[in-house]
Amino acid sequence: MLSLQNQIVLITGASSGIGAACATVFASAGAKLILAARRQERLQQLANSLVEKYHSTPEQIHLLQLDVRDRFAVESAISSLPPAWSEIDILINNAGLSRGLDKLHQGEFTDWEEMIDTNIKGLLYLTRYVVPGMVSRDRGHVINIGSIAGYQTYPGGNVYCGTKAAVRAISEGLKQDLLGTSVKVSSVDPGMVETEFSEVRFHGNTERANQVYQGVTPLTAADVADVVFFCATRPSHVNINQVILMPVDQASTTLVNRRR
Ligand code: NDP
Ligand code: 8X3
Repeated sequence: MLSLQNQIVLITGASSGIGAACATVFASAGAKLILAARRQERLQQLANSLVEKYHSTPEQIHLLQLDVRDRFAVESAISSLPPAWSEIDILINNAGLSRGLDKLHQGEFTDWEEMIDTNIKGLLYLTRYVVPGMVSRDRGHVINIGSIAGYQTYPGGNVYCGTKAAVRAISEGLKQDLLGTSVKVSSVDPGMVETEFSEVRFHGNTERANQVYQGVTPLTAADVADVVFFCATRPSHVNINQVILMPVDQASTTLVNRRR
């Protein structure tokens, strides 16, 4: 198992859910963390809890208030990292969201744009600005958080599923383009995970969000972070290309076992 001690790990979307859980598991292994998201106060709370829990020091956590949709902000954030933080070992492209569950012909343009700009273009920007350094050092690992939605479309999922299918293709393409270097690429693709995801999808409608998980034992963010950690700690000659993980209660995007 590769040691993560003092490895520099950049996690996008670290203010909540899977990203925050990744921060926790990587902090517990002694990694240095760059935590990125728009909600700076949430990042600060997470950093405080990691300092308390794992005795991480301020030298081990660097916060980046960043909207991944803004290409120039991404470029500036990466190019102006202090020297001690600039050699990123692991990039976890996790920031993402769904908006709405409308039929395609009734969909909201702003929802589509937010999903495409975050899930596809944001992921591409981070990759474009971070991976050249990995290539020149001939070491590094990009871990993209895809989804079962990238393999199976469901009614109303149209554009969100399209963005995750794009993530799947981009991960495959990046792996091909990095052949001949030591840089690894993995895609971790979960089914239902209980996070703020559904609340964001339904624009803050908590009641509707709760219905998604009713009668089901979904994955937790920590379950997904475990798999990300597994991918990141394989021996240097091993690349985990794709992992699909689902709750026992879920067989496909639409086939879910709900207890009454
Ligand atoms: P959460 O809503 O809990 O977390 C999403 C994270 O993404 C937040 O930290 C949010 O931070 C960040 N984010 C959203 N937009 C931006 C942006 N423009 N710039 C920077 N950060 C942004 O959901 P999850 O943890 O569930 O989602 C994480 C990833 O997992 C997503 O890519 C999602 O598609 C994927 N996924 C989720 C599943 C689920 O069932 N929950 C299943 C399969 C995949 P902030 O708002 O502070 O910017
Ligand atoms: C999130 C899982 O099935 O809600 O990617 O799209 S799903």
